[in-house]
Amino acid sequence: MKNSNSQSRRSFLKQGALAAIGVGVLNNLKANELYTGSSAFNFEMPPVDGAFELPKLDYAYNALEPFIDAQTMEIHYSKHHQTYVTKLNEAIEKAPELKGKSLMELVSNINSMPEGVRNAIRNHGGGHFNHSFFWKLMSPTAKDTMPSAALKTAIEAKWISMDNFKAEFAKSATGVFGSGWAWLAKDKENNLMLITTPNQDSPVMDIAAQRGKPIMGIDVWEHAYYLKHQNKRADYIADFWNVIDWNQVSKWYSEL
Ligand code: MN3
Repeated sequence: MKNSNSQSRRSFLKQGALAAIGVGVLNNLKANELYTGSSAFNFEMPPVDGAFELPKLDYAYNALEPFIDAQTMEIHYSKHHQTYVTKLNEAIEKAPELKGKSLMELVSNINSMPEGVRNAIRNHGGGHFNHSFFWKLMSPTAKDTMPSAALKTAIEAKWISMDNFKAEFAKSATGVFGSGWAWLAKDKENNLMLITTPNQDSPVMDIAAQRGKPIMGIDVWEHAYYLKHQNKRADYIADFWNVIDWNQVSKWYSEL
């Protein structure tokens, strides 16, 4: 991989040149390139040997107690996430032309994936992407963090107050039918939006009904909360506010 700065510069120049000459495909190009090749996330690149690996967890399984229990963390990370990684690698073994592509290149181009592995990349690549994001989003020192001034301003501009935003986000997450995710995402103009996705789909996917860069999100699959909260998803969402690392959310908001 070349360094991402030169990549973004090339991408910027390419888009700038196309805009300057008014090429009609620009909108398609922008949609396809949304966040691909940017340095939006620090977990999107494959390791050098081309096989994806379970990313290191930055805290102990019990570090998010009492809000997320240790047993849930251990099973969620070491079993569920590991399975997504294993099955993603199995899919890539079947389509060797995908070897060396970054996780972002795979999940943001589901429509271009070979048909035989498309669903596997969508489900397991999506699972790997979403969970890598989720572990980074949470922190045992979350209570010492708060949204940056810029992010707070953007949230209040859209939802009037932080409390109102939290209520709207919770409503969105509670309303996901079955398994899926609720996200706070932004577009390239830094407009914020609430997005929900089914299963392991992500707003970075080309197939998503609504696209954007996620900066915060919650896994509302029952495996994420059932051991502690049983059927009470709303209680899990209420506890979740205590483990969000707003420094990380603010960083993702401030970056392209
Ligand atoms: Mn999960």
